[in-house]
Amino acid sequence: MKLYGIPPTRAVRPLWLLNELDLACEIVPIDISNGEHLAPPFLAINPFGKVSVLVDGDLVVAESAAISLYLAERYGGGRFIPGDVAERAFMHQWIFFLVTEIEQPLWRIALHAFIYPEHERLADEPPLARRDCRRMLAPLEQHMEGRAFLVGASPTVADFIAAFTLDWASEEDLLGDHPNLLGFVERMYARPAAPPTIKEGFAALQAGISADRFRFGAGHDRKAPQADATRHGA
Ligand SMILES: N[C@@H](CCC(=O)N[C@@H](CS)C(=O)NCC(=O)O)C(=O)O
Repeated sequence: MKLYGIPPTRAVRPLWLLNELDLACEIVPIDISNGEHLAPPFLAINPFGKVSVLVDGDLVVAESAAISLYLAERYGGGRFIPGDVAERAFMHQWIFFLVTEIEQPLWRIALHAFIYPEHERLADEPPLARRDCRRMLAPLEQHMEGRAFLVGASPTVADFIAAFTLDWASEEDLLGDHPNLLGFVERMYARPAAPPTIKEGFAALQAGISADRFRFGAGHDRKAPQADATRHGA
């Protein structure tokens, strides 16, 4: 298997599943800053021109949430996907909620704060997006009162997607008044197989840390990445 994309991109989501399930997979860096995602060799794999994308034999799956679900369904042996149909519906509810209602405003902030060329950025967009994101964080904060996981008593794919997405919200200083969500993110990233946080991913990128160092969990040496300063975002 090959996963194209590395932290701190949305590739963190499928990477988290690869680590939790201890799956063998080559992690292939794609240099977005140099437009590698829009060059013909990558477009031949993922015509969306986005990371991440997974190649598993003849199967090519894009979209980080879809890849995460695929990995759990194909290789999880019942882990991270509820057996009960109602619980599975709630898992999907939260995944769609996270990528459409929480991530989209975060993406709007990024686009209008630093991704679009300066002349295309709209000054009104980041404050509006922050407002929209806050509005959707409120019910999630309420939902997490007294809960360890989004659905049921053990983690599902929704929790890994939530942890990355909320870490992103935290990077935008949107979680300060959301103790349940902050606690959830902290607990999720304390898992032995947790991938780097966004801050750690940026630091690793700058330090030129190779992609295979992002593999934690059973069979992978978590101590190595921790031993260098990047584990704590220095
Ligand atoms: N909905 C997609 C979004 C993927 C996405 O936008 N990835 C970013 C990196 S985090 C990217 O490829 N950016 C390049 C671009 O938008 O041109 C997913 O979750 O996989």
